[in-house]
Amino acid sequence: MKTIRLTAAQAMVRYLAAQKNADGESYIAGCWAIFGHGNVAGLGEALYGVRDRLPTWRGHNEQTMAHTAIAYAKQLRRDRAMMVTSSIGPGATNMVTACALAYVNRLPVLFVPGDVFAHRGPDPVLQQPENFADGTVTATDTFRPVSRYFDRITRPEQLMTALPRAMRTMTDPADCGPVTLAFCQDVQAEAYDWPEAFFDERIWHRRVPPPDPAELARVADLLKAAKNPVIIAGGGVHYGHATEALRSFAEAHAIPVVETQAGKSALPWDHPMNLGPIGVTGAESANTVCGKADLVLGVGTRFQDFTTGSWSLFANPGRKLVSLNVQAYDAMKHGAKPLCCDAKAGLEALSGALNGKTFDAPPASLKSDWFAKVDPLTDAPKEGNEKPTDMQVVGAVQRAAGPDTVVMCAAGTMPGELHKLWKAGRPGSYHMEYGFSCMGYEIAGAIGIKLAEPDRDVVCFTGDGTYMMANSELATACMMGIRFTLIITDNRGFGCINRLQMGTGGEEFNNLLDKSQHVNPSAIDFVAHAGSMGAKAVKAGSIAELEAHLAKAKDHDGVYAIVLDTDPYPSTPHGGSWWEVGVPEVSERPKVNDARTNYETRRKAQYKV
Ligand SMILES: Cc1ncc(C[n+]2csc(CCOP(=O)(O)OP(=O)(O)O)c2C)c(N)n1
Ligand SMILES: [Mg+2]
Repeated sequence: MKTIRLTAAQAMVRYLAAQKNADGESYIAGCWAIFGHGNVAGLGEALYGVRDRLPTWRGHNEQTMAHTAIAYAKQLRRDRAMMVTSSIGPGATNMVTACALAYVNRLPVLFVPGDVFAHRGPDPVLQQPENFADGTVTATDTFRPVSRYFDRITRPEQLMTALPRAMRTMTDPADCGPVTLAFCQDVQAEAYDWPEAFFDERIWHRRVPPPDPAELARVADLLKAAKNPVIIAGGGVHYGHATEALRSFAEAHAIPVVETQAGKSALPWDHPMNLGPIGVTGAESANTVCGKADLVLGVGTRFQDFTTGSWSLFANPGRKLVSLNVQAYDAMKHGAKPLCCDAKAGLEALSGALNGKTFDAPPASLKSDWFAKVDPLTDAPKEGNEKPTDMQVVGAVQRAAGPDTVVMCAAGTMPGELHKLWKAGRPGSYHMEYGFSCMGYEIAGAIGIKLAEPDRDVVCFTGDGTYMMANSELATACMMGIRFTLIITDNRGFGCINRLQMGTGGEEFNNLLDKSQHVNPSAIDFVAHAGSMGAKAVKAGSIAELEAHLAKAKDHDGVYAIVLDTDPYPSTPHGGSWWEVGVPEVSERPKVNDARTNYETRRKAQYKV
């Protein structure tokens, strides 16, 4: 057997550089790294050696650089991923939130935090949390509950099993999620004689599991017996490369489609079978259809509470639930009849089994009525209103965008407004991280999207709260020459949570800056801040000024940051559904008692399985 002598870190990166996707591209597109004592000497030296094949980029914060990696994988529908590495202590635990984000959203990332010395010589090494009762516990144990596959590399040759398992996990459509390979720092630097064959190029094909014939027959029978079914399109429609199959299926059988946050843009907004967004942030058109449906066919959805309105939607008595999902965990949720297979294969097979059956499509007026209500909210104000609403901001961006423009966001007011109001064009033109809804995904995520699809314009929406939580990758974007438009809506605080607080009977408290404990009123200069990191940063005093800047942003070679003061109180008053948030059972405040009474009534109407 021919062998080659390499350190474990050198072997890891050499192996990763040889892994390809079905299009012949490197599956691991590159590595985000912040070095410390736990990875600079071992992995750092190894990454330098492969920088022509597996580039390394430097982030400013471990969590957010991992967000970039996650957005990249999401935008490429999981066809490629990135590696992220940190040192052994705070750098590692900084990445745990991002790892959880990838875990919730079922997205592939390879986390390689450094770890303590396997030989324990210098114990306790700098940054080592010492567990008095368990010698095997280290900081990287915090990744275990949020990793789809976790391993700690304490001997070089373990990589020969760990790395293929890592690749298997990231490329498996059902199990897909983040992998953590905690890499002991002495082991990174240790040499081993590796079989050369370990580094042979390998192609990882996306598995396409077909439906089980009996399961298909059962679901087809249910669907044939239905009168007015509806399809919920989730993120799995994108990840399963099934947007075309969904369109054909919906057209062939005249079944309306509603879209989750992750599913949005599966069909263009103006497709006659696209009834719009579903759920808490949904359109009346979609939620009305769901309320009347006697069969709900979820395709690639996790049935998260924002989708189901905490199960207040789908209230039709006797309504059946079918879940077409590649992951059995999702296919069997909430009493659903499963069709556990690939989304595209499942839709095609189900279409065949339906044998040309068509249903009565809902009236077109449902959609036109919805747009008649909400379109005016997005129009520019007739005369310059001082503080625009978020709806007007969405409208201005929409008027400047093309069908290929990618709008992205994760937390705050905008995910709801965009889900309701944004008219998405081509698949992938709407990128919302709403599994974890993690403040601070936005700016870093925009970099990942742009790296994934350099030819598409990217508009990143961030509130002032999210911007303050994580903005430092803006400097990375500027340094790397990444182009996107950044809209910072400054409503002086956590506007959406303030509205939620009021909606649950609470007093405005600790959300808006002016309603929080302060001696000096907060006065953050977002233009100066973003400008200091290298962005072209401007203030738009009105929607008209925003439109003028959006036009200029198109020709700007870099990040164009537009700051607007917005009104924290209004949001789209139409559409939506109930969302369960625990309201106090006992309070001295009458408003809370009223909210509790309403809560209890809603809970009684909630569908429970
Ligand atoms: C990391 C993280 N912390 C807290 C939250 C809860 N949260 C959701 S939105 C939000 C406020 C967002 O404020 P901002 O970005 O200014 O948006 P706005 O609603 O004001 O438009 C908070 C605190 C979260 N989603 N993520
Ligand atoms: Mg805000």
